[in-house]
Amino acid sequence: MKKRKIEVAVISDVHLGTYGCHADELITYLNSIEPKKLVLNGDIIDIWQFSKRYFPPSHLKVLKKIIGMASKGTEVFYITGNHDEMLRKFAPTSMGNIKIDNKLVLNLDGKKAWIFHGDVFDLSIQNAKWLAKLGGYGYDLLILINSAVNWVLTKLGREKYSLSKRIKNSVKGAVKYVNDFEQVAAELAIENDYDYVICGHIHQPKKEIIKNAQGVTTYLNSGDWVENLTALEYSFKRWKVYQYNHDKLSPFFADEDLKEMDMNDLIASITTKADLSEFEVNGEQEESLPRNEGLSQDSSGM
Ligand SMILES: [Mn+2]
Repeated sequence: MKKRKIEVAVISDVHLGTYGCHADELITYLNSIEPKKLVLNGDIIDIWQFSKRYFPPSHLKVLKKIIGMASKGTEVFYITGNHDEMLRKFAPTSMGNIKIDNKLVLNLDGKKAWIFHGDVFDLSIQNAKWLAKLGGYGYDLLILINSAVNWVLTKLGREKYSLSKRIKNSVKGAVKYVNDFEQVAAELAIENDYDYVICGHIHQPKKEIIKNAQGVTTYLNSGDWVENLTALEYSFKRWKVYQYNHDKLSPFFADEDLKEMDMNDLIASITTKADLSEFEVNGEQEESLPRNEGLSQDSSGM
């Protein structure tokens, strides 16, 4: 099966661990590509929702697939989002080919791409604007402010600040928010001389050239794997928005063992001392991995 070779693939807002996540479709997509770099731009694992104890085999398989890609040479960047902000404690961290950080700058054919999830704009777009002007320091400060507000809300027994809730509450407000979000991201990118600014968070896939008096940038959003099923792909010096429901996949059919994989397979795949590079996600080796029948999915703590 021929996989599409691409320079960089960006996905975000997968929300593993929630009912809305289209994990099967995402695995099919990931199986169809061979990126040099894979950027996971936030909200990949929905840690907020873990209390619901919903984490089906196909969701584990996504993680396993990503680990498999890393072991075969793909450079994986896990950028933290608000639903996986627990990982911000560890940023920056790197484990082999997997790096965790709050933001990322890539040099692509002489152009600079600025990549971050985008939840820093949640509390106040205007405040975000002047804080983010402080550069990296302002960005980190915004993350701290957002975390502090959510910490207080949780202590008060209230729900965390949620953008999706805000969108449900007010369609008109949401449209304005999305526009402001895109505009502020682009303005900051122009101010800091980034040729591309790449976000997630608002679940609105997009590629748009945005200009102002100071200059020009390309705003990109990778969308989500809840409703839009989209990714960003960089190849041959250009970006495109990949749409699972419209674009052709490389010939590939989702494998049947997808539904049968469980937590034990995933744990085995991470903890086994075997050379990970030999481990094929669709191959026969998978069946020979040790299984611990005594460990059920519920008792594993995920
Ligand atoms: Mn988000």
